[in-house]
Amino acid sequence: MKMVFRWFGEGNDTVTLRQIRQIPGVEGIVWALHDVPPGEAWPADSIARYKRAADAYGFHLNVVESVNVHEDIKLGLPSRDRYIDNYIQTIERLAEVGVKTICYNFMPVFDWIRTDLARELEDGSTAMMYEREKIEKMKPESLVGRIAEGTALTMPGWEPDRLKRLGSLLEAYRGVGEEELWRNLRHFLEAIIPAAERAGIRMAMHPDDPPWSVFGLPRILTGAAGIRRLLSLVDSPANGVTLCSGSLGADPNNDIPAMIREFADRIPFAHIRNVRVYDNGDFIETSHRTADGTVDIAGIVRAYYEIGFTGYARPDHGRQIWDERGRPGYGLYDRALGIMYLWGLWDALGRGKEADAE
Ligand code: DNO
Ligand code: MN
Repeated sequence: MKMVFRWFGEGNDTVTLRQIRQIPGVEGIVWALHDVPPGEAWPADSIARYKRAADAYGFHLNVVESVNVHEDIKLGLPSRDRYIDNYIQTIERLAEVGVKTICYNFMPVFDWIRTDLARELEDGSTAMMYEREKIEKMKPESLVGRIAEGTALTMPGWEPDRLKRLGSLLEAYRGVGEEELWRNLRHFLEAIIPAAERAGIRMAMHPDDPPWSVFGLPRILTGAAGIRRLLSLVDSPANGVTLCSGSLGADPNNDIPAMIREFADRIPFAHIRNVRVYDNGDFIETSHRTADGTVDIAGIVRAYYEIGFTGYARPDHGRQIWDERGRPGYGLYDRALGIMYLWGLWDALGRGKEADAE
């Protein structure tokens, strides 16, 4: 298990590389060019700037999260081929600085969705929460007019750019169901996986978060069946999954240790985090500790250990603790605690093995 840490870049993150270097066992940065709009090729000079920043602290840049996929690709519009060409160009440029894995997702319109960025837990820390009923009652169409007027109450994580186009996007997806989305994913993968193979890069699709359909939009990577289908679309080691325990774990029917065993050699990248799922379908992100949430983090680390996992792993989100301010989910302290919990489990498993061998 190679431990990495997401960093949003100089001037775009309250956490510094100097601080990250002091977390035990972190060898690389998970990064992206956040100011390049989806669909455009990433400029080589901006990539090189990141490389210099990481080099100064001895970090590698092997994992990129995310190279976002343009909506026209997900919608299967004729314009997609231009965006796919740009995507391939980005893959090739990233290979030049040594990138090994690219995380991406195929969620229509919205990426991850939460209803509260700072819900207070019993201990006074805050975490991101999803309330099912709030989302179910919300009609995104009714938002369109109010967004134009500037009076809409929007949800965390909704980028202004996409919101401006929300009306036309929702309209465009009206005829696109799950099967159509799968077809468009296949077209995308058939085009990019050969390029990734040539570049020595493994693509790793992130599951849908939450793992069910929201606002009537299709969502396809929600559990084992979807992952199985994704991997069979193009049967190549370069076509893999980012196994995110928090996203998949919001649905208690998902047996994540079983997925790790089944998809073992097709998981270049692991996101490890816990969520507490309530009976009404709400969930809140908790500490990594198994006892604090619904997801069996200890069982997950054991499964990775047992398959001899050599891929990249990161603590995904953390709570805001110890009065830290900054980007919700991406503070320093709780993610660092998460890493130490993961290393504790991992190292304890190793000790057991050594004792067995003696
Ligand atoms: C949620 C997070 C996401 C993820 C992107 C990947 O679990 O990991 O923000 O980074 O959806 O494209
Ligand atoms: Mn994740």
